[in-house]
Amino acid sequence: MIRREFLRAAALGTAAAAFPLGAAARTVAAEGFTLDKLPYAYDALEPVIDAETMTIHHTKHHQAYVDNLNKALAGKDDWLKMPIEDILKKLADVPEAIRTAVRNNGGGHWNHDFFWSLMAKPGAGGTGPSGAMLKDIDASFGTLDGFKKEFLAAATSRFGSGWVWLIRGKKKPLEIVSTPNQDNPLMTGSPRPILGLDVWEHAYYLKYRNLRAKYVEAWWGVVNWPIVGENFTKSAA
Ligand code: MN3
Repeated sequence: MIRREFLRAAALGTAAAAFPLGAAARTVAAEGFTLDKLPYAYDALEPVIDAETMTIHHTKHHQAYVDNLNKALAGKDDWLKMPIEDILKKLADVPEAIRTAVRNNGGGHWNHDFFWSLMAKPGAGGTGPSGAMLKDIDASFGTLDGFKKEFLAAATSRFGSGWVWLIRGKKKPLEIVSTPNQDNPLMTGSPRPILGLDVWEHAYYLKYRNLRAKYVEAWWGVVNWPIVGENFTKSAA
């Protein structure tokens, strides 16, 4: 995510440098948002998440969020040049006529980038949280199992489509929240999530059918804990 936004900013910077006259650079239309490649092959998460689900999820669903976000923001270069995370933090400033489209599709874009980054080939992402994060999990949920149980309950009780998140808490060091549709904690001023799970049916239905709980339980097998640990550290700032 961060790296991608940096590259995007760098690309814009390069474009500006190609036009030494500042005014000329400012007339270059914003390129808009793009769909990045996954950090692994479509079949890398087998058998936990099957290749067909990953392919459709990335090339159809995520691509559609990117396309529709660009469509909604067409001609609004100031917004198109902004990192998606910043847009989601100031949705109230987005023109009302396109606010819902930006919320749904911009949320979809950020959420999926974040989600892809959290996963790795089974066995490659370590066995669980460690250090300060594990300490905070214990302080917040009793044990790692207690955390997973609460996460599962939030995932299965989310009616319809949505996401489950682990974020820095107000009352406890960490808390689990869930959001509908493509909403996320950034939109309500909460800290940047540490972990997030897509519980839309499109994320699991081909393999798990209606058994969302089975998908959630299996998902722990592809979590990239070093990345989650980095998110934990970053969210403290
Ligand atoms: Mn999805």
